[in-house]
Amino acid sequence: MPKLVTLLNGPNLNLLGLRQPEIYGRETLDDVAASVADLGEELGLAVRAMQSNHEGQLVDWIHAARGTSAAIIINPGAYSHTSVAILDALNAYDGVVMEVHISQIHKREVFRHHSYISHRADGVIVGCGTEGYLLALRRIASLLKA
Ligand code: CA2
Repeated sequence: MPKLVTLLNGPNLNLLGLRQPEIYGRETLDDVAASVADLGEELGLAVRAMQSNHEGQLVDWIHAARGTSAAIIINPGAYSHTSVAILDALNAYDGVVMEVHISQIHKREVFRHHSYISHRADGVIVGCGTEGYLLALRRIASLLKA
């Protein structure tokens, strides 16, 4: 049985590829989920992708990943900069956590420079576009192998 990786995307990321391509690129969230799943197959990992605009839903999915998923890739969107609830949920999760930001948040407004989620993340990938999700999965594969 391949190990499971939960891929979580937060608020507004359902608009990926449809608006602001100069910041977030032209790939849709479905494109991203498909390419992460394809890479997962190559790496022997099963990927379950979910997106929500609601903080509590993301918390519930993190709880559900406890004991079922070996790793979580999360782009919490704007909740990165506000959500102690998502940080607390991740602190109660034992697997690998990779945080992804499509844009280079440190080149943007100051309020985007701090992420609560980075206090827990085992790795953070910032400003690599949607390729960041693939880099995160490769990192998870090597951590799970080690
Ligand atoms: O760079 C990232 O991935 C962010 O997590 C994206 C969030 C933003 O609040 C963070 O500061 C950085 C915003 C996601 C909004 O996604 C959209 C995608 C396309 C069109 C409009 C919004």
